[in-house]
Amino acid sequence: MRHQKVTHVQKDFCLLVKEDYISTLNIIIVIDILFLELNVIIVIDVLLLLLAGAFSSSFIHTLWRTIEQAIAKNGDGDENFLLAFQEIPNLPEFPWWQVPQVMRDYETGDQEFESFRKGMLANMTSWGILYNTFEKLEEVYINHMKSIMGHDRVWAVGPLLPETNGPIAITGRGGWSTVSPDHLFTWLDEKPNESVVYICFGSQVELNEKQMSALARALELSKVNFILCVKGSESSTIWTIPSGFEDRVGNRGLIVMGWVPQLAMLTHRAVGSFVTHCGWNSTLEAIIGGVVMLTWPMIADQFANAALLVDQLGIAKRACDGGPESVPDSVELARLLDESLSVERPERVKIKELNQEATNAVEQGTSTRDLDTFVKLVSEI
Ligand SMILES: *[C@@H]1O[C@H](CO)[C@@H](O)[C@H](O)[C@H]1NC(C)=O
Ligand SMILES: *[C@@H]1O[C@H](CO)[C@@H](O)[C@H](O)[C@H]1NC(C)=O
Ligand SMILES: CC(=O)N[C@H]1CO[C@H](CO)[C@@H](O)[C@@H]1O
Repeated sequence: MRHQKVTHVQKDFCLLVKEDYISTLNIIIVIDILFLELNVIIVIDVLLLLLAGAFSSSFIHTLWRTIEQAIAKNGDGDENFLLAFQEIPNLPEFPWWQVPQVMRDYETGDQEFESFRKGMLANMTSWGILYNTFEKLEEVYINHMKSIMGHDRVWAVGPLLPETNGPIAITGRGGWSTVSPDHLFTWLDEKPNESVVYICFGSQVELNEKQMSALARALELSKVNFILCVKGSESSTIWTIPSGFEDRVGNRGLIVMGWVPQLAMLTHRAVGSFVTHCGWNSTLEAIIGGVVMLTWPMIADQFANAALLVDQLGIAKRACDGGPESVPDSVELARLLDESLSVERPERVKIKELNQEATNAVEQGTSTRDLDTFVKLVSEI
């Protein structure tokens, strides 16, 4: 067996995640590659590697289980109806509009819906689950998932991410971009420590024009250095940035359309905070970078992730939380941007601690232990 070196095994996981990622479900079925690497015969066919966190996973699972009751409770389909989750630790509450659309559209007896729901619930009868998270980040929810599953084969083996400074981080996941990585890093190298706000909404979401102009206004009002990453491709370059914005902010801001080496940027000493849509990858990358997060969730598990980061972990502040169309107040956002770089922020102190915990977890810590236990159990089957 070649699993003694955990870093090695984790790289294999990364490889696996890259190759078999099913984007719509955030679910991966672990197959041959990992087991061949480990020289173990595959005997488990339902093992899940979830790329979401354990908190959002608890939330989604409970929703699938109780969606009929939830709909009945919210008779009028009030968008602001607060859905309370009594069975989830810390009693989280979510307004109705944050419930994924597929569930809000549920109709009793609808065949398609029922079979999808059955499948999602059946996922929880799998032999085990590996979460891309770590114990210090989500311990109560990992334990909660164990109680849902009815056994202990729920492991937190993360953060599983590409190497920070290796070729994968810089170029491997690369794509079309208006600014080369070289230029990005030269620009960052000239900035003081933790003086730059990095703004990026992931690969799926795009700000509408109102949101972009509120954000641009906030950036102009603030004093921060910033890198603003905008979605785009060679074929579609719809420039939503207000005209004259680049000239007005001058060398204080860098605007990139297309792909950026996000993890390498978040771990750069000059980056101090991150305006994020709270996708789980971005969340983990922010923790690895030790940067304060300003949350701006839009869809799916992003609301649950934001709630975890702001309300429970205290490592983030809310930048905008009204949903996919909501527009932040520019003056308030400017204040948050300035404040997010202050060294005294309690969020900064806490994110630094959590950053250390993440490192500990994968360097002979809880994630190493969970991965070893998993490998041992698999090899005994
Ligand atoms: C999350 O990270 C994994 C591993 O690097 C990658 O394969 C996947 O595409 C990422 N997901 C998104 C939504 O970017
Ligand atoms: C900036 O950060 C780097 C890396 O963390 C550190 O070595 C250096 O001393 C810092 N510089 C200042 C002026 O604090
Ligand atoms: C491993 C497994 O059973 N995954 C299932 C989880 O739920 C979705 C939705 O029904 C299925 O498509 C997956 O196959």
